[in-house]
Amino acid sequence: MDKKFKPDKQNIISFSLMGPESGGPCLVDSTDGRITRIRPYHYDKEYTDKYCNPWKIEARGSTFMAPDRVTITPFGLGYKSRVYSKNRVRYPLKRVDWDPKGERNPQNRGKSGYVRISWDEAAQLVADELVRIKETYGPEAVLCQADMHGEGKHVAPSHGCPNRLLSLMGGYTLQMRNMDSWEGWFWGAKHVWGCEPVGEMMPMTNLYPDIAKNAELLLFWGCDPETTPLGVVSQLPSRLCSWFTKIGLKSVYVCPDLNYGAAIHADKWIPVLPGTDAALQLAIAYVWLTEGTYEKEYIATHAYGFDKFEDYVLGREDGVPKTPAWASEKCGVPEWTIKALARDWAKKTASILHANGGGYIRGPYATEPARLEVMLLGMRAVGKPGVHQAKMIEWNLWNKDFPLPYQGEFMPAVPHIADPLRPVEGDVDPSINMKRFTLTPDQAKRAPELIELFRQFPAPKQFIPRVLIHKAILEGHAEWYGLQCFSSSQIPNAQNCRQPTAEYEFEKIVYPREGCSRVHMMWTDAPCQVTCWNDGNMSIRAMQHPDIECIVAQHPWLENDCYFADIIFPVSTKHEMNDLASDLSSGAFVSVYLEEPCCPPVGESISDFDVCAKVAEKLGKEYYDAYTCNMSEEERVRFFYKASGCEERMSWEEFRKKKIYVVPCKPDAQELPAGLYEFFKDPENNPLTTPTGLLEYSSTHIEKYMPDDPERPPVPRWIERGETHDERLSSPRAEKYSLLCMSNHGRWRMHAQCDDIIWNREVETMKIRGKDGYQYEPVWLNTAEAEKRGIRHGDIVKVFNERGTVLCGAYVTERLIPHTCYVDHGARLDPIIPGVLDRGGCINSICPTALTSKNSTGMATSGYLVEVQKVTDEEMAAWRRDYPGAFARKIDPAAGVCLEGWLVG
Ligand SMILES: Nc1nc2c(c(=O)[nH]1)N[C@H]1C(S)=C(S)[C@@H](COP(=O)(O)OP(=O)(O)OC[C@H]3O[C@@H](n4cnc5c(=O)[nH]c(N)nc54)[C@H](O)[C@@H]3O)O[C@H]1N2
Ligand SMILES: Nc1nc2c(c(=O)[nH]1)N[C@H]1C(S)=C(S)[C@@H](COP(=O)(O)OP(=O)(O)OC[C@H]3O[C@@H](n4cnc5c(=O)[nH]c(N)nc54)[C@H](O)[C@@H]3O)O[C@H]1N2
Ligand SMILES: [Mo]
Repeated sequence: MDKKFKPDKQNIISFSLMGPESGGPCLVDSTDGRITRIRPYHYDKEYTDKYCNPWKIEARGSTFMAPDRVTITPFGLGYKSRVYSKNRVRYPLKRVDWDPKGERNPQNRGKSGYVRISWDEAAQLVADELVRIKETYGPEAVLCQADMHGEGKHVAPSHGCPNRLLSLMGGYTLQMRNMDSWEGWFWGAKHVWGCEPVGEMMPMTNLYPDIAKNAELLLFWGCDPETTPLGVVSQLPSRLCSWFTKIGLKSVYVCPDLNYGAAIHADKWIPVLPGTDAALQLAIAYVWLTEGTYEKEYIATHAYGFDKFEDYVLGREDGVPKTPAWASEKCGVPEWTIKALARDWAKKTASILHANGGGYIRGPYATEPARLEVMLLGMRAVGKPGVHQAKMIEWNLWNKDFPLPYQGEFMPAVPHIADPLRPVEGDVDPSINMKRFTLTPDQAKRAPELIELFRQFPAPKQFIPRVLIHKAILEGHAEWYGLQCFSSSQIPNAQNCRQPTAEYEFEKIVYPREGCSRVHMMWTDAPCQVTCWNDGNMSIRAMQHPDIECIVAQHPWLENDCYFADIIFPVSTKHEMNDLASDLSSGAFVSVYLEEPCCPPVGESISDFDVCAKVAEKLGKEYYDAYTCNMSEEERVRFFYKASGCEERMSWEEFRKKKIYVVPCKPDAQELPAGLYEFFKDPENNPLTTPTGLLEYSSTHIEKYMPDDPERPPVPRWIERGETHDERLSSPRAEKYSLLCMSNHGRWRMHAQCDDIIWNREVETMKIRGKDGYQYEPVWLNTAEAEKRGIRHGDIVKVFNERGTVLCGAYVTERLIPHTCYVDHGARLDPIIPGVLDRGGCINSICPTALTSKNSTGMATSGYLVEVQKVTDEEMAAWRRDYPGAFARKIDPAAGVCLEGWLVG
């Protein structure tokens, strides 16, 4: 056979971009040290059928089975172009006009280019800065931004290695994730049904078999099962939705856009204006209350405070009955549609499906719709067979239980060294967190070699939620409620760790902490603050602030926050490394598999773990030894396998040969009760984790701690406008900014990841090539809105508000309702005027600064006012004339912004 068609190497590599534990395996071919092809991994049927007891769901005369190959996603398939991307950081870089011994020019961050330096020089510069900053201000002057998603790596994790080194140096200020993804559930729904840790329905055990057998109606509310499962699990939810239709379940989609899932699975699409679901939900409750069509007996025994909720809905409290006519004006759904939905739902056994909830729970005042959803489910007797809130992603991250009938005979537990610290509250099963974050006693017993590597460091004394980093730097002060450090490998005994309970949501925390310095240096291994967080333009101003003397980034790709760094370290992708992966969520089987390099490291890149080892080396031998424990990458893989528990089932020798261990399913998995069934059956003996143990229609915690918060009162409500947000079409601001901008998760990206996959960039819903040849990020506009503005499909347009302007390509469509526009988050920044005008389509540069609400420390990144206008030729010419540097940067015609564009000389 021709050599071209016979790879000299085949490796199994995870396609996870979520971090450890979540990646299905794919098969990667390489020839002559280059990756040539990536395909789905096929399970060996002989092996799986015989030993692994594949799961199946049987319902209504039909069977849904575990697929025998991984349903790989477009990211996994296209990852070759990510490894060899034009914007890979190939060697260490230094900003050309940053001189630690002279002028630092912070104001030029985002404008000036970079020069290549040696590894030796780069590591020395950073080590010297760390020592100097620590001596001048104290260890907390270094902010460590090392959290969030990323390539699924275990032995050299994508995030958290700098934390480990900084801990060894005596501490740092921790950047802490807010509960991004779950804002409304965490700050709102939890006060109705507990459901720790994040406020979504827990447990999730066996939901899908139960729904298949008992539900009649599926409400996909802010859910796109053809999009967001791709970033986390696989394409299995797509198949599941098709099967639901096949066995006769009706699918109704409630969302502003006819999203990809709605387009192929919906029996009915009910478009709603972004961020207005609370009005729709209140009107549904109104119909049920006035027509007497809710589960009254269940409410009598399972609910607290229902009378107060009733008073508000019927208008006894504020004189405004929340009728369908009242709601229709606010949410844009016709009155008769609201009634029809309410009546149909009252007749049928229905479940609500989400990925995470979308802009519906990630916008201004998102606590309210999240709480109302749980209350509506309560009025339908949640926990009853077929009545659930079910998730289409993250099947096993927070829960030991699968919504599919998958219960492994045992749960493999691959440790991972570093720790993207995140706050988690609630009654979390400690074993889950231990498994995620530290070496459990079991793992330590199996692999004592790892104990020193997992040595526990004292907690950082100071932290700042990720939504407040920019404010904290610019104003030198920040305060917030409720986010707490959660115990982890590095901070188990810390004084600022809390036993998680919802009460901590009501505690105030201040930056800087007494005795701690403000931040003067930033080290990031997750450089996407501008394109994934709130008010990216404000983040840019923070990074240009003179207080910040040094910014270090370590990253495989030159993009986003990297342009503001003074030193950039090149990092390898997982295709260039040894690792041990675990797939706990892609759905077919649970497995642990061996990953080996598919190609040599690109340029001078090394793993995240080794980047910090290089700096440790410059700090002195004791740091290097303590940081690395003198263990090689291969040794770590070996001992992690030992720790995982799989070795008791498959020897290391056999594993090295087979490269994968698939965990068998428990035969009786489907006998476990589904969802909240036990609470439904007997609430007294199976209480929820709320203070009363009941569904709280008026929150006893909020009644006790913050009864007067108008933005999150004890009983949820419709908030037209408040102190925190003024983002409604009824606002005077809407005279200037007349469109509600929805900002979803991209089908073709995983947040900031994968904006450079050239195959996907050819799809028009990923990039639109403007007449100047540049590939712009699409902004969806309804035909009527486009016509009003003289905009045609493909035109270069500007999307703007008080916070700045972003250039996009117009995507004119009937798949989005009028009065709205839609841009996904995560496109790479390509600043024309940093902090003011961006060509890359980084929509978060103009999203709200403010939190979810006054006392809810979440992000509000979707459902806010903007205007869209066509960019005239004169305007573009003026920008080209006034900002020649920005337009002179090289842009790759297929891949967009690239390394070469930022190099000097
Ligand atoms: N407008 C809008 N904004 C949103 C949302 C929304 O709905 N709308 N959703 C929010 C949500 S839910 C989330 S979770 C956040 C997501 O935000 P993040 O999880 O922070 O985003 P990612 O881009 O997935 O990953 C973080 C960074 O890690 C980098 N990375 C990946 N692999 C590696 C590696 O191996 N090493 C190193 N050093 N770096 C690596 C990525 O390139 C990226 O820069 O976005 C939020 N932002
Ligand atoms: N491909 C891909 N997959 C991903 C990610 C990614 O970036 N890309 N990110 C991962 C992460 S970290 C998370 S948290 C999840 C997020 O998963 P989700 O929260 O489900 O994702 P979104 O895209 O924000 O929203 C889903 C849908 O909500 C609808 N929607 C938006 N605003 C509103 C509204 O105001 N009301 C109603 N009723 N509907 C609305 C839109 O139709 C949208 O398609 O996805 C994960 N999976
Ligand atoms: Mo998320």
